[in-house]
Amino acid sequence: MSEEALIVIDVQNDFCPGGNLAVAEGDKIVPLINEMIGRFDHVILTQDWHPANHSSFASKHPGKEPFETVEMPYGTQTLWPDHCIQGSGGAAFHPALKWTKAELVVRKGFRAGIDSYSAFYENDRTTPTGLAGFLKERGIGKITLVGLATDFCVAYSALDAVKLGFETTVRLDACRAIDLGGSLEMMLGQMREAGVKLA
Ligand code: VGL
Ligand code: ZN
Repeated sequence: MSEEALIVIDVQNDFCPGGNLAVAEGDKIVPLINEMIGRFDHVILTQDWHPANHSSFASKHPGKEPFETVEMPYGTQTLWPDHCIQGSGGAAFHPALKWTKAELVVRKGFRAGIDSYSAFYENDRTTPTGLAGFLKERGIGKITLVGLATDFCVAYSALDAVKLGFETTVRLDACRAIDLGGSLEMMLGQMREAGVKLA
């Protein structure tokens, strides 16, 4: 029998109201996530963790504004306000998040030249974070994803997870979206089609 884990994606101050890349109601999901953390045998967290000169920051691209795009060697990249800088208060977990039970914290986006939405692969789609190996070695075959943001880091993680063979559920009531130019509808459709259970 395979084990089951809860994966809490990027519940960090910068993605909550008042943060640099605030997701509407990003803080509202914390009580529900805390309750779920209590019920799961295994809990893993991810933490967006960028160096100050990260190439996904619009501030590093003269003439570009946040939410515009640039072409990177690995494809089109959306530009963001500076956020989740390593060691900053914005990169810290929301103060009410009950994170102490977590068995692993996966940091991602720490390579200046590559962004990383997914908890499994960076945006070049080939550089692994190591999470798949961890889950497989630990006998975890079933995962539930919650957190921020539904249409970016949660969706990319879920799509990779099903591709890697994990039985994958996204609890939408414990997620909130950025919803940039229809991204939420698009990513919900992609998840459904790929066999992610949306609950
Ligand atoms: C995220 C944009 C940039 C996310 C992270 O957690 O969804 N989105 N960095
Ligand atoms: Zn980021």
